[in-house]
Amino acid sequence: MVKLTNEILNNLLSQRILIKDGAMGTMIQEKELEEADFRGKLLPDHPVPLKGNNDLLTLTKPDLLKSIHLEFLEAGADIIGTTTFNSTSISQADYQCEKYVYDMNRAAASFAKEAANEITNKTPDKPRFVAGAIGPTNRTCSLSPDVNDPGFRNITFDQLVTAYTEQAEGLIDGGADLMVIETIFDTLNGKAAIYAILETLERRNLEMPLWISGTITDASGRTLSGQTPEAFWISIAHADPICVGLNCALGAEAMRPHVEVLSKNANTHVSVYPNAGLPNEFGEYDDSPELMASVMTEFAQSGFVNIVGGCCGSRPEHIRAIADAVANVRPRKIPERKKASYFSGLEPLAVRADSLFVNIGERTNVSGSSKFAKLIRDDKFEEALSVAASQVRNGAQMIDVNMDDAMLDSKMAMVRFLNLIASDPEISRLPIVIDSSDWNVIEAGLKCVQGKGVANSISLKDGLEEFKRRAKHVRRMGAAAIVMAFDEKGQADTYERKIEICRRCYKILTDEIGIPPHDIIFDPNIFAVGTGIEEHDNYAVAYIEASKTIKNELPHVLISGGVSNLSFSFRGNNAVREAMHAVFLYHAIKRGAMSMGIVNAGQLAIYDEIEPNLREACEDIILNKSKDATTRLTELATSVKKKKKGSSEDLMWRNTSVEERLSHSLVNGLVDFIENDTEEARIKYTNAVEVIEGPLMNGMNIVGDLFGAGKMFLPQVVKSARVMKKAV
Ligand code: THG
Repeated sequence: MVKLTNEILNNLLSQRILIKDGAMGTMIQEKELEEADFRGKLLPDHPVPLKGNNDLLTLTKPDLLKSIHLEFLEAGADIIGTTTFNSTSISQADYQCEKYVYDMNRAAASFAKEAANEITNKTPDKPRFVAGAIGPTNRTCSLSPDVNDPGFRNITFDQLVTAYTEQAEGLIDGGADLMVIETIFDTLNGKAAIYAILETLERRNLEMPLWISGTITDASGRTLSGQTPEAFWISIAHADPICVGLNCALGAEAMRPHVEVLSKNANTHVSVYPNAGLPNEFGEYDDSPELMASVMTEFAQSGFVNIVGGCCGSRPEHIRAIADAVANVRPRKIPERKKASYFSGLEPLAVRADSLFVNIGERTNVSGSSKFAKLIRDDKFEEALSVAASQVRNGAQMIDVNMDDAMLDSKMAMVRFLNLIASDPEISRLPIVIDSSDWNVIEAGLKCVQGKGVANSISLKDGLEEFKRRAKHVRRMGAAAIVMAFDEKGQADTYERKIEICRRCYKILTDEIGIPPHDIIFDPNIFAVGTGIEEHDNYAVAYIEASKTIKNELPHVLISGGVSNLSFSFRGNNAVREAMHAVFLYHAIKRGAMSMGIVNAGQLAIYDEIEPNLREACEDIILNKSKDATTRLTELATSVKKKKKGSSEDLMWRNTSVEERLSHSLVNGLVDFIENDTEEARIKYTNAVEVIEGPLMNGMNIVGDLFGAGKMFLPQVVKSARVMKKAV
């Protein structure tokens, strides 16, 4: 039956623009109800005032609400929303009405359904639907209510899920046809609602269309919690909603650019139901039905929308005007979304088949950075944020966070750090990679990110059932997953084992769990080479070759790896380690194998700048080209130390021509001498434009060539750009 609703709705939506009803609140206000009306026979002795608790009228004045539903239906609404926007135990706590929540939702859906059926029966060719309305609650899961404590939250994901589950149960039992999660200003709240509904439907073996609508409340063009409309869509797309849209907010006209972005990016139906303008000084909404209808008509004619209606201040007159105006406009056609892996923080990140290598910052890892570990152990979480920020400034496009340390309460540390990241707009632009070998820590971390992040990692290590359970959970939480080549028998270290495990995982994840292949990131294990143990010599080759096969054979997946693992046996010698990483990445990427990697974004060498002897030794060891490669690199390692900054050796390049010096600074991202050298060039060239178009552009062209050849990476180019800017 409910499956049918999906089909009927999809069918209708392909034929015409559907109409949603207007606001219940404005209509109730006009009735000038008194305290006694709200209390009714049910709550005569309730200890606190109830006037204004509109949702309570579902129990105390159902006939009144039903008559308003009928007015909207008569005006042309195809879909009416239940009067349950605030019907969660969280919002009802304001009125001490938590215990009525289930009944409110059930009653609201039930008389709304009666109203819808009465009108459908009059015109059976035009079926009417009831959307169970689920509001954001009065708390935000990813924002702190306390300016002095940005990591603080007054609601958790789990508390929201509990409240939304109770609400969903009532709405389903009352007979709602679909659910609308609306006015989402914090996407994490929305993700909790999605989670609750999907769990409830699964438990009850039901299917029901989901409709998800966010709100953009100010001129920033972002949600209250800071996401762009596209990042918002990416964060909730896992719900596979029948429709996504925007409502409430600034009034119809101001929504246009945001609706346009959603309409271009969302590969599902799109809705808009704005307020009737901005509230005036009395809190009333002044946009006339004609004005609203004309704006909505323009949206419709621009091909932006599939469902339109009204929010605060919109009355049956508005709905009638809108319905009449769009009646003959063709509905928006759902666009094909460009094939890509989509991630988001506050902003979107799309990784396509032809995308450049994506850098995941590794430093926010207590077992990967002694500096970060010390800050966390000393409880200096806010200072530890600067480690993340510097990864971002160095060009990281995602941030890996790992709190695995026997001395720490890892789960608590993960939650606290992710909550702090959420309140830092520079860092939370990026998608978060939640890294732990403890599933409980990953699970807790997923509950703290509003964007679409990555669970790092899941595998068959703990058995098939556990793997499936975790994969399903990751999906329901709206994240992608790194899947390690690790099974019941152990971690894969040969080409054959890596392929075998990844093939098996792919089949399970795509066929049985329904995870889109774009959301699978395989990690075929980067292990240390040059350990002196012969069995390790082929590790890098096995990784690169396996990555290539996986990418060719298993469509749409991404490949990642922890790059710094490669050089563990040269710990303490950063010059050698950086050279090894640069050589490894050059070959792994050139082979078309690696899409992304966990790296130290601030510490990547440039392939062409590596001293030739060292580069050759690295190449030999990584590509396993000669038996004595390890011995040679070890010998070389004792002589190759990172040139001490400022030493005469480090400053050899200062003895070259001014053109060469400028180029050196640009390629190596050095700012120290750029002003003096640029000035010297300006005097030599007589005017500034010639310096820019001459030596500076030459330097940038070298950067461009190296980048194009996979010998330089985004973090380094970011530095070059900074140097160029300073020179100009
Ligand atoms: N695959 C996946 N996730 C991973 C890894 C992987 N997460 C963790 C790790 N491997 C990747 N991250 C790091 C981070 C740091 C280092 C190595 C891997 C590292 N750190 C220096 C060291 O230990 O010598 C510490 C230097 C310092 O203290 O500053 O090498 O493979 N999916």
